[in-house]
Amino acid sequence: MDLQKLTKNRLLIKDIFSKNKKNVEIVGWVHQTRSLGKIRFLLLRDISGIVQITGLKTKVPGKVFEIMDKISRESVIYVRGEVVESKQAPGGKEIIPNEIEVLATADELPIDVLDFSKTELPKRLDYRFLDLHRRRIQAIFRIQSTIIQGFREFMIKEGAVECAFPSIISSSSEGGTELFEAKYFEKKAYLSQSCQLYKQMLACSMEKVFALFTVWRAEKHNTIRHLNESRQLDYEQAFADEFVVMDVLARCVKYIIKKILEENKEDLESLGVKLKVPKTKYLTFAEVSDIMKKSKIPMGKDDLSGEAEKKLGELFPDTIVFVHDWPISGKPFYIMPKGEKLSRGFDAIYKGMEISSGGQRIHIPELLEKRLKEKGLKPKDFKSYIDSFRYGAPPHAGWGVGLERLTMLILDLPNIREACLFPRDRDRLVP
Ligand code: AMO
Repeated sequence: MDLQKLTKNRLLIKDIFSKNKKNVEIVGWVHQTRSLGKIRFLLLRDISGIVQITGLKTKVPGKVFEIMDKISRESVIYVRGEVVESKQAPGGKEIIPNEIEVLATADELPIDVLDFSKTELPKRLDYRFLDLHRRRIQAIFRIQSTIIQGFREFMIKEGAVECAFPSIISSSSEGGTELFEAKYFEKKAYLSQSCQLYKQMLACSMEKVFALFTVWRAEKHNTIRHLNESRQLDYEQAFADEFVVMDVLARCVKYIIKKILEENKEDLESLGVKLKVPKTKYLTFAEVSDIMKKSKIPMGKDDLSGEAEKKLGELFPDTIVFVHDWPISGKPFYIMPKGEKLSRGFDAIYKGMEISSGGQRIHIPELLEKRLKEKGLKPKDFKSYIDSFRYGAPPHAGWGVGLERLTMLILDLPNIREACLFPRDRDRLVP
């Protein structure tokens, strides 16, 4: 197959229906096959759509008929043929093939790619490369791509600079636990839990920075909302407190969702998702505590429970709920205290689950050393980070949104693994 010639001549399947082209060359995957005596039907699928190829024994070349008879599902073929109107064919048009070339023959399929309900998620993930043949699954990741592009577009419009941070770190950035150890020559190192310390150091010179950053958390338990490797949409801004960046986050999520509504209409339809641009609500931690007390929903003194997050989702549907004035004991060492007991940290809850946490940071070295000690961490392990605030560090704030978490919630997916191409969890390291 001359792939350069094919690239020039190929028509996408969706264009068969929208354009009036008679002789076409298409490629794709064999979606379904059917034989009725002297007639063979084959549904061919590419990235854009599905079309029926119809072969009458008396009308098509013998070799073409033979391939149509034998070809296995999900095999990859090239078809040159004629487009004809057909009332029975899906979309009102079908292709009468003059030539078919098999580019790759598929083995017997280990999972059913036509009927999603027949295979449990773990098995689908074992064969994720094949699971991704399904248009419904492709829709999830096309929308995830829009989320990433939307984040980028929004941030660039805000005047932020995209940055790349190290993924091997020497000490914890989110607290002592949940670290994956790595060997770094003679030293002990860790896989990054977040780009927290680096984005802060950078905001102190570049003012507004953002990143799409992979993080690793060695959480031992399998849940429907946690991964051991996930990606974060990170933001950090100088001369800002938590309210400044909560507003940035609200506008950013709204921008992303508007973009999905504009650009992924078909994908949303194929997933059956009715998406709305969210509203915004601000509540203090104490107010949330009161609401939960009245509803008899348990929650911690310095953390929300899963049930409390769910309740917020029910009380405020299609709303980003910012919970601020968070007790300092429930926030990481880098969050700025507010008075004795509270902090300038917040969580953002959307559709009953946390999508982001953030806040104003400590930019005062002495206070940072005090907070590290209070959290049982050693200031000497954070020397270069603390030192970075000794030479003119402005007050600053920021947040991180979980990419897979946000995708899961936007699309009402039942498990975060559905929103991750190749999930890493307690039991899964391949594919
Ligand atoms: P945090 O640890 O709350 O904050 O993470 C921010 C967001 O990332 C997502 N997330 C996860 N998603 C899937 N699996 C996980 N194990 C996981 N852990 C976190 C969530 C969460 O809200 N540096 C701070 C952010 C900041 O203050 O800027 C941080 O990492 O959606």
